[in-house]
Amino acid sequence: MSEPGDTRAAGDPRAALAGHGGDLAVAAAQAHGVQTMFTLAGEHVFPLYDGAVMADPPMRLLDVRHEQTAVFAAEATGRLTRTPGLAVLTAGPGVTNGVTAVANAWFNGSPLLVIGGRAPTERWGTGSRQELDHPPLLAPVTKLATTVRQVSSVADRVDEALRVATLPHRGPVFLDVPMDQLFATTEVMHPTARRPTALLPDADELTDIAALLAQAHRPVLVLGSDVWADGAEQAARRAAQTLDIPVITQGMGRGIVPRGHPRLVSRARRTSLGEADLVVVVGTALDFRLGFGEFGGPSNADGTGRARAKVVHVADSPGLLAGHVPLAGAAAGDLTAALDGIAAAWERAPRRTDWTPWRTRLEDLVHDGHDRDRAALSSDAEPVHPARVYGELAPRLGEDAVVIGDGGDFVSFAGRFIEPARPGGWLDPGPYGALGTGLGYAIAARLARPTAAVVLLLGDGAAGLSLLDIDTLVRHRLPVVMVVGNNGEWGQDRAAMRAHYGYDVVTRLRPQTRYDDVVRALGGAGEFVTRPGAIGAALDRAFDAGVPYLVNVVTEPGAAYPRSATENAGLGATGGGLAQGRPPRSSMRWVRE
Ligand SMILES: Cc1ncc(C[n+]2csc(CCOP(=O)(O)OP(=O)(O)O)c2C)c(N)n1
Ligand SMILES: [Mg+2]
Repeated sequence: MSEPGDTRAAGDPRAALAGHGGDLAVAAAQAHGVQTMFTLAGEHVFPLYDGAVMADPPMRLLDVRHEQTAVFAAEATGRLTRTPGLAVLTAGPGVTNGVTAVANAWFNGSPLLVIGGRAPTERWGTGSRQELDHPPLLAPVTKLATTVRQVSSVADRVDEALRVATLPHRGPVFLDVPMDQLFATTEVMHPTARRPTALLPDADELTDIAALLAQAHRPVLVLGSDVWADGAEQAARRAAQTLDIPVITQGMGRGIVPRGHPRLVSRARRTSLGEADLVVVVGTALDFRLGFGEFGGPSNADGTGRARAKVVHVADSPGLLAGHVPLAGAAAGDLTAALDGIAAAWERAPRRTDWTPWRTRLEDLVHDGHDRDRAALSSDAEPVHPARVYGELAPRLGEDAVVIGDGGDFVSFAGRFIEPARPGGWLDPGPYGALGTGLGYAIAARLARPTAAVVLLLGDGAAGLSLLDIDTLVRHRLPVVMVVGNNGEWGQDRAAMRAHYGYDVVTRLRPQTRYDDVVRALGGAGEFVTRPGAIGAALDRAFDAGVPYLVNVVTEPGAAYPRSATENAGLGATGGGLAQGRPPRSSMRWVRE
């Protein structure tokens, strides 16, 4: 353990740090602002627990029921607090159970440190329990994956790993420490915990982007998760306001332009992106969520249709700039500097096109969309249409609410009907699309936003991947409101499979399963709702309960979220060459329905 008078938590580079590997790792992590260690017990990593308990102040230990939940919780901590999350996993199966969540963090650019236990070096290769060389497994989905060979380098490696994790473009890092080294003691100097310095975008490139904007007739600004991750949400709001430009928000960028704002055109997304002549995408990849960066008219425009929109990509680091579409403009670096720079250059532009007709058109479309939504949101259909759940939920959400989605169509409907009031309050799995984030994300949100309402939306299928971690919510007294859209099916996949083949297999679940009883059995509470008129009061009881509470709403099977058959797999408009539906064959008698 550390000596009296040790100032290790302060990050003083001259202070001495003494202790075992766990003490050193915890001290280095605390210097980066890490407050919680998410974990599931394992002897290989005991010193990390001892380091957390004995630290001053202690590091909170949050023990879960599946390592995947630990890593999802650490990932969500990084996303919500913009301070890296920490998960500690025991050697072998502990680490491999966490791999999906690390991959999810990789796709999201989430600052995350995973420390794995590792079989002892002194017996390596002789058949120790849980002996596996982890870094090669983690390397493809991390910015850094390595083994710390000596206890004397634990603090420096943890410090370095956390710096790498928080350097744009952010992402997960992995260290494992052989058991003999982690239990060994040493004395080292405290690492410096230097913050990475921001890369500034090129001023000329920002001026060029502003010139493209000044000439555009139908521009759209897309704000993605990295705007939030990079702390640029205020600059983004300023830029949107200065330019008075139609905005679509995505992921954790949702809420930067708040619900009800006339420039928020997410509800008229198809027209906005389909008819734009310039799309400026800031802080997110030009991936399947944005039609791979192909906006405006058709790609094979033969002069009869609209031309392709010009595309500008602004990213937090050069490696993130899209290489698969021609870019009319691009800039990389600190997103606050980029957005402020574009707005300033635009104000200086000598002539600017009048966007009023475009703005008005999109605003009208948004209004029409809201009018159409109203009927769905108040639908009296029985079984309940998923939209009705959100008709009841939306007015009950405070400005600071955190809404988490883990599921298929049930969550897609939420994306349409639940519009956050602030950025950083919407958590979906992101482009990796892992089901099972739910309980881990909810645990993290409850800790990160202690006074806010935390609502976890679960498809009944997705629920099965993490439901037992309600036990963790109960043990750690973390009240979360959970709402299950119980349609008795893997609905999104059922609809997609029917579109491909005209039939579906492996997409049915048991109807009306009492997931609320599962919560009761684990020490929480909940109720079963079958009528639309009963949802509101059930939600009120859930918000007032003060314990983990699950509202299990029986929803209409087959009420699929409207999307193209290829959208699920991100195959693009052409279907990626896959057959679109199978020709009927008389021999296929086993086909159901
Ligand atoms: C780990 C993982 N497994 C499988 C999938 C494929 N998948 C995407 S959506 C979905 C259906 C989800 O069903 P449910 O949670 O019940 O929501 P619903 O669509 O029925 O509303 C599946 C299986 C995935 N994205 N992630
Ligand atoms: Mg379902």
